[in-house]
Amino acid sequence: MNAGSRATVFVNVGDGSFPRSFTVDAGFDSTGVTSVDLDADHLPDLVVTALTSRRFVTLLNRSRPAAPDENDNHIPDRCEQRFHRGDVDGDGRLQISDAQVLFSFAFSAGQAPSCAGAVDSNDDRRIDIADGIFLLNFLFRGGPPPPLPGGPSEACGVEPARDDDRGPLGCEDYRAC
Ligand SMILES: [Ca+2]
Ligand SMILES: [Ca+2]
Ligand SMILES: [Ca+2]
Ligand SMILES: [Ca+2]
Repeated sequence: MNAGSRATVFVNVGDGSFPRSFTVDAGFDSTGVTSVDLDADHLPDLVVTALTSRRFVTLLNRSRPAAPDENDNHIPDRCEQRFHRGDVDGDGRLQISDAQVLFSFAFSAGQAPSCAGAVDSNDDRRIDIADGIFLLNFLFRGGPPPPLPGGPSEACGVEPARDDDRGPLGCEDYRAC
């Protein structure tokens, strides 16, 4: 809300109520307030504008998000199903049976896995035979372990953020976490 040179911001605390507010003096007669994420941190920022004098003031939001989204997929991490990567059959262990199930899925195009993130053993955001080869390499040839959140010997977790534009595969259902 703006009045004269001042803009009053009412703070939504996440339950539909606005119990707090603060006022910012733009230093000029403002004609509008726009909410936009200026610095791409997923927190809305404010721009106070004065169309008549072509002036504006930006207010960057430095509050902490109520629900952290460390993997940057726009879903609060606490709402995501955690899993162990590589545990294709979801029994909480990483064994040759996981590779066998993966190969049967990849070659027969069977039922979609309930936890795609766990099946994507090499974390390239694709499910194919390379994941089975990755598992066999780890189990029998000393290859690298499943990437974060790691296999069953590691803590349960969600898919981490990536630098490229391949989004997370997600995990609908995983009972071993
Ligand atoms: Ca922002
Ligand atoms: Ca998230
Ligand atoms: Ca398993
Ligand atoms: Ca993969």
